[in-house]
Parts: sequence; structure tokens; C-alpha cells
Amino acid sequence: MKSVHTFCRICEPLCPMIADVDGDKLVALRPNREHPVYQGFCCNKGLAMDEVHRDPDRLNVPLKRINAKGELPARFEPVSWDEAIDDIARRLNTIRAGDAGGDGIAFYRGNPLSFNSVGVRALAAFAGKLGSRMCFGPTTQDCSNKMAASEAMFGHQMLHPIPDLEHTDYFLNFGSNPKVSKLSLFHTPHPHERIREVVRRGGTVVHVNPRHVESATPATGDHLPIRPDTDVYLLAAMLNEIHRNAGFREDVLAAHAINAEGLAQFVQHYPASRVAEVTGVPASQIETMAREFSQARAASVYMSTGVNMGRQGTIAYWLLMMLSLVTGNLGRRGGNFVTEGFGPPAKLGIDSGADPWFDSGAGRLRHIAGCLPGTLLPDMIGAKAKPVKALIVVSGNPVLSIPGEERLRVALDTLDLLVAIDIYPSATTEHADYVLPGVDMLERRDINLVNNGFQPQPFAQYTAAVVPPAAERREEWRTIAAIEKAMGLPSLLDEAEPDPFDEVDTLIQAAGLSIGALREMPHNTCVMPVPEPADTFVRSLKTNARKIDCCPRTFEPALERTHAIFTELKAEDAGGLKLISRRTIHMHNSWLSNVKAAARPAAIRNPLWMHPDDAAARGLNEGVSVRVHNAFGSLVADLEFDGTLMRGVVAMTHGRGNDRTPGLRIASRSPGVNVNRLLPAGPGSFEDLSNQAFMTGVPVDVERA
Ligand SMILES: Nc1nc2c(c(=O)[nH]1)N[C@H]1C(S)=C(S)[C@@H](COP(=O)(O)OP(=O)(O)OC[C@H]3O[C@@H](n4cnc5c(=O)[nH]c(N)nc54)[C@H](O)[C@@H]3O)O[C@H]1N2
Ligand SMILES: Nc1nc2c(c(=O)[nH]1)N[C@H]1C(S)=C(S)[C@@H](COP(=O)(O)OP(=O)(O)OC[C@H]3O[C@@H](n4cnc5c(=O)[nH]c(N)nc54)[C@H](O)[C@@H]3O)O[C@H]1N2
Ligand code: SF4
Ligand SMILES: [Mo]
Repeated sequence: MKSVHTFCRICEPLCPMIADVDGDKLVALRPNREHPVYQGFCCNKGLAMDEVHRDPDRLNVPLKRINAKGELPARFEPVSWDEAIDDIARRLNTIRAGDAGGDGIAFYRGNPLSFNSVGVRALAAFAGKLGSRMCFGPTTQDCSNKMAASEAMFGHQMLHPIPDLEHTDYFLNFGSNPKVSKLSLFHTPHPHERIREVVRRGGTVVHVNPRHVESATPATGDHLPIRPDTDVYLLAAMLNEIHRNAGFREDVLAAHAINAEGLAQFVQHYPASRVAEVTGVPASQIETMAREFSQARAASVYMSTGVNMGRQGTIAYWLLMMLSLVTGNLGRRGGNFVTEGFGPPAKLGIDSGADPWFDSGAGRLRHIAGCLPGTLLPDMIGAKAKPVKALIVVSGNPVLSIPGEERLRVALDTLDLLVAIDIYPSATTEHADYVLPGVDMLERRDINLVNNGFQPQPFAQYTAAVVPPAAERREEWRTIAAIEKAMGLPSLLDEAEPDPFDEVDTLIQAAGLSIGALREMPHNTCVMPVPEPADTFVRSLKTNARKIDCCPRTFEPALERTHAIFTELKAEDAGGLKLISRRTIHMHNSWLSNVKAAARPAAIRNPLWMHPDDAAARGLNEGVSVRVHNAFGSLVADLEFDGTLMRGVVAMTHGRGNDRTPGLRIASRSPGVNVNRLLPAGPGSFEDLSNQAFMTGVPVDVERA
């Protein structure tokens, strides 16, 4: 029996764990209580990975479709790896030789691939070798607004100053539920506990959210209700207040910024009294918050998917960072700061300086975080000229995760070839020609590269594979390299002893690290120094002038839109309902729904949550079946009361709807319904600046089914 130091790769904290192994068998998975940074923090999902590893519904062999596309359920027969790879390569070469060239082949790199340090690089390299620009991923359904805003303000998409919770006196949290979701683009152990410590020290924490989330308790901060998709106006009003009273910090702006007048002019449109009605936040409260924030010794800010997914995520993130900057909190201890672990995070990015815009089959577009708008994938497949003919999906489930399920299902069935590399059958693999078994995190070695720049206490950790891949499961990089080789492209498999970690090893040398050295360290972990906030931030800036752009020119059309949306919101019917998402502790996006923990009664329900007073106003009792509909789609769900919701707001959990995924035997028994049917898709369904899809604050009507 041996114990392996490893770490979870389900969500962004990448919690350290210990795996007890007997020969090739995993005996137990447990928290690593002695880990120098995490001290045992991890969650139910991570610990459920041993069940995932053993799940009898896992994909174990390559599968080839034998019934017609469009016919559900899909029927597959096992084939050998060689047969699958050869046929896929042949068909990809045929498509590549056609009109669209490399752009005939599209890629979707799902969320788990971000936590696979060599897999993610392998897929990006494959797209590069093919010359395909048709790259998609969950980022445009998650946080691409932040990438676009950072590029415009700081000169790089991957610069995201994180809140310094350890030293802050005031923490303002927009659109995130850290207790349940454990944060994104900010990786800290036990975030809920860190927030509790701020309150314990006498600091102030405010959770701005349409729902009184689990993260807001007397010990972890106040809840400030806000109407969905209006955060931009609250932020503008806070900046307006600060500008009128204390003023912006001239010394800071002179040293580090340009175009501050543009910012001041913009926020002048939004005094607290004007935004109160639209946001639902009383003017006096906005004034108090602005005062407390600007007067705090050190104040910090954070926002996540709840704001990202609104119609103006880029503008909101800009104003959030400006709030930090003009109060002197950016690059300050206790404010927001950039950390370095493996090296400056911006160095790991891919900005080339070339004009990013090009004519795609669905209009003039650019990549953000390497991705085109996910909601346009069906439009690219259906394009009249040079359509996408093949799609390679690695660890993603776009059918359930992108807005517009039916539209995507129909488009996927018109493809010449759909290859999905996954560990489970999914709603997406049901449309595939080939389904190839990947490995789970316990079956592959890795390094926590994705954490770089987002950890308040930087550390690097390596993990060996805890157990060898079961059955015929194969590492994602190897499958990609095998397809490349069979297509006649340069491939890692051309080498006698291919090691996908060679490149990573070179990358981490910048921090004086190597995989070899990490393997020798206790916990396979190297704890790195916490950088000086001010120095790091200034050093990280990548704009030409090395200054922060406080009002980027590229925002001009979006700022006009901000004014137009404000007018629209003011004119809205006060009695209407707006839909938001609600993550639960049981699932990770669309997966983990097949493990027993997720089969508990509390977890299998997938209701529409509504405030009891809104239900009463519609004559709806708890438990009744309701039809939820809008211009984009319709679904039926059970009604559940939720007094934590603001009036006028309803919520559902995303990632459900496995009614047509028979291979997931537990999940398909209580499938729930895919809420993304109610979200806009196609042209006009995303923010132009960032490709980010509109997914929160979407109007819906509800009535008894
Ligand atoms: N258990 C669990 N953990 C997860 C995941 C999971 O599915 N399950 N997913 C992981 C992933 S991929 C990500 S990206 C992260 C996301 O992590 P978070 O961004 O923290 O995600 P959520 O918990 O969905 O929190 C979003 C919050 O925004 C609120 N909200 C909705 N609309 C608005 C709005 O217009 N304004 C404001 N201010 N708030 C709004 C919602 O009520 C919700 O509380 O979580 C990760 N962790
Ligand atoms: N309405 C609404 N929609 C949302 C969101 C929301 O809050 N509300 N959240 C959005 C966000 S933040 C995200 S990130 C996206 C997620 O969107 P996606 O990345 O498309 O979807 P996931 O559900 O994360 O799917 C992950 C897939 O990878 C597989 N998988 C898991 N581990 C591995 C592995 O190690 N190897 C391989 N090969 N496969 C693996 C799983 O079985 C699953 O099929 O969803 C978005 N969609
Ligand atoms: S918080 Fe995320 S990374 Fe940590 S154990 Fe849970 S699922 Fe894994
Ligand atoms: Mo995400």
C-alpha cells in the first residue's frame, strides 16, 4: 500500500488530496491535511472521484456509431483504437482538402480540459497545425468578458487582479457564490472561511446578488439584493459618488493610468438617484457603499459568472477594476493584486499583436481566450460558404452547456464527422460518429499550471498518475497526437520517447522549477514567495504605454449600448420575471450527475425556484408543474418556493436534461431539464466586445403546465 500526493482537477482550487493505492487499485481518496497551503481543504465532489473512476457507465473502449445520425438513442459498436484513429484521420484529411481548408474542422475544448495541463496544449497545437480558426469552448459561456476587458485595460487577457482577502477591510463580491462554487479566476483554499475571517477581523463583506446566497451569513457578510443584469449601473453609480465626493486618486492616475477623464464622463450619467429604481438598490445605500469603500484602509473587489453572463459583462468588469484603481486599491496590500507563481501570467498568454478580426462564416469575429462565440457554433456548421464539417469535442458537453440546445442538436447531426473524447457518455456524445475514452484525473499526471496568477499564496504541485488508465482509456494528448500522426502532420508521437511534459518543463524553468524537482519535494509541492502587490502589478501591465487605459476607445459602441439598455430597463414591466442560474454542490456543470451522491433526493430535483410571493401572485402552489417560456424556448419543471430569491427573479440549475442520454443510467433516471433552452442563441446572443453569451437576467413567463 502506498500513498500518492495528488490534487483534484474538477474545479479551479485544484485541492490537494492523498490517494491510497494498493498495486494498481485505488483504495481511498482523502484530503491532504498536512498540505502547506491547503491544510486539508477539499469538497464532496473531489472525494467522489473514486466513484467516478469505478463507475460502470464510464467509457472504456473506442466506439463507432452504427445507426444513422439524428437517430436517438445512438447505437455504437466497439472498435480498436487503430481502426478509429485511421478512419478519423482519413475523414479529417478529406474535409481539410475541401473549400474551407483547416476551417472545415472545428474544436470545442470543454471545461475539464483547462485542468489538464498537457491536454489543453495538445488540442490548441492541433488546431494550429490544421490552420483552423474554428475554436470554441465554455469560456464564452463563462468569463470571456473578463478577458476582453483586461486586454483593453491592462493589455493582456490573462491579467486579473485578485482580491487580497487576507489583508482586506472591505470585500465587495458581485455575482459569485464562493461557498458552493469555490470561485473562478481566483484560486484560494476554503474561500468561505477566508471571507469569514474578514468579518471576524471587523471588516465588511457585501455579496451583491439577486439571491441571498449560502455565502452570505451573519458570519460571512451582508447580502445586497440587486436586479439581474444591472450591476453595471450600480458600479457606475458608486464611481459617480466617489468622483463627486472624495474624487478619484489623482496621484495614482497620474502614475499608472490614461484616459481617466473618459471614465469620469461616463459615470456622470449615473448618479445613485437615477440607478436606484433600475438596480433595486436604494440611492442611500449606494452612497454609503461608495463612501465606505473609498474610505476603507484597504478594499477589494471580485465578480464572477452572475455578472459575466449579463449583457454587459465587459463593461461591468471594467468598472469593477476602475473602482479598485481610482480608490488606490489596485496593486495595494488588502486591495486587488496580481500574483506570480510559475512566472508572469501574461507571459503564458498568446497575444500576438496582429489584427485579431476576420470574416467568419457568421460575420466579422475575433477570438477571445482563443474562442469564437459558442452560441454561433450551429451557424458555422450551417454556413453557406465554407461551413464547418467536422467537430472535435474534448471533455465538453456543448449540447447541455451552450444556450440553444435543439438548434445545436440539429446542427451536430448535419456534420460529416463528430468525434468526442470524454470519460462518460453525454448528451453530446449521443450525436457523435466516434466516442473515444479519455482518462480521469486519477489516471494522468499533471501540474497545476492553470492556477498561475490566481493564487494569493502561489505554489506549484505535481501529481503522478495515481493509477494506470483502466481498460482501453487513453490520455487526451496521446489520442490527439495519434490523430495528427495518422493525418501525416508533425506529432509528438514521431519521437521515440514522447513526453508531453517537456514543454511544460521549459515553461516552469522561468520560476526555477522543474517537474523532476517537484517530484522530490514534500507533497510534490513548491511554495513560492508572495509577490509585492504594487511591483507585480506595474510589471505585469502589457499596454504599449505600460499604463492602464481607463476608457478604451474600443468600448465606445458598448457604452452607447449601456445607455440604451438603461432606457429599456426603466421601461420594463415591473411585474415581469427574470431567470438566473443556480449552481448546487452536487454537480459540476453537466457532469457528476451519475455518481450516487448526486442521486440523493435533494440533488435529483431540478425545479424552477420562485419567491413565494411571486408564486402567490400567479396563483401557483409549491410542487405544481409549471411551463416556463419566452421568445427563445419553453420547458416544464416543478415549482419550488425559494424565499432567498429577490421578487421578480426565478432560478434553475444548468447542466441538466439527460433524458436522451441512456448511457448515463443513474443520471437519465432523473434527468431534469436543460434550462439553456430558454436562453438566446445565434447572432445577437452574445456581447460583441467579448463573445460572452447572454445567460442571466433573461425574461421568462411562468404559468401552470
Ligand atoms: N458545486 C459546483 N461548483 C462549481 C461549479 C458547479 O457547477 N458546481 N462550476 C464551476 C465553474 S465552471 C465555474 S465558472 C464556477 C463559477 O463560480 P461562481 O461564478 O461563483 O458561480 P455561481 O455559484 O453560479 O454564482 C453566480 C452567482 O451570480 C448570481 N447572479 C445571477 N445573475 C446575477 C446578476 O445579474 N448580478 C449579480 N450580481 N449576481 C447574479 C447568482 O445568484 C449566483 O449566486 O464554479 C465552479 N464550481
Ligand atoms: N445556464 C447556464 N449555462 C452554463 C453555465 C451557467 O452557469 N448557467 N455555466 C457555464 C460554465 S461557467 C461552463 S464552464 C460551461 C461548461 O461547459 P462544458 O465544458 O461544455 O461542460 P461540462 O458540463 O463541464 O462538461 C464536461 C464534460 O467533460 C467530461 N469530463 C470530465 N472529466 C474529464 C476528463 O478528465 N477527460 C475527458 N476527456 N473528459 C472529461 C464530462 O464527462 C463532461 O461530459 O457551462 C456553461 N453553461
Ligand atoms: S473544491 Fe473543486 S478542486 Fe477542490 S475538491 Fe472540490 S471539486 Fe475538487
Ligand atoms: Mo465555468
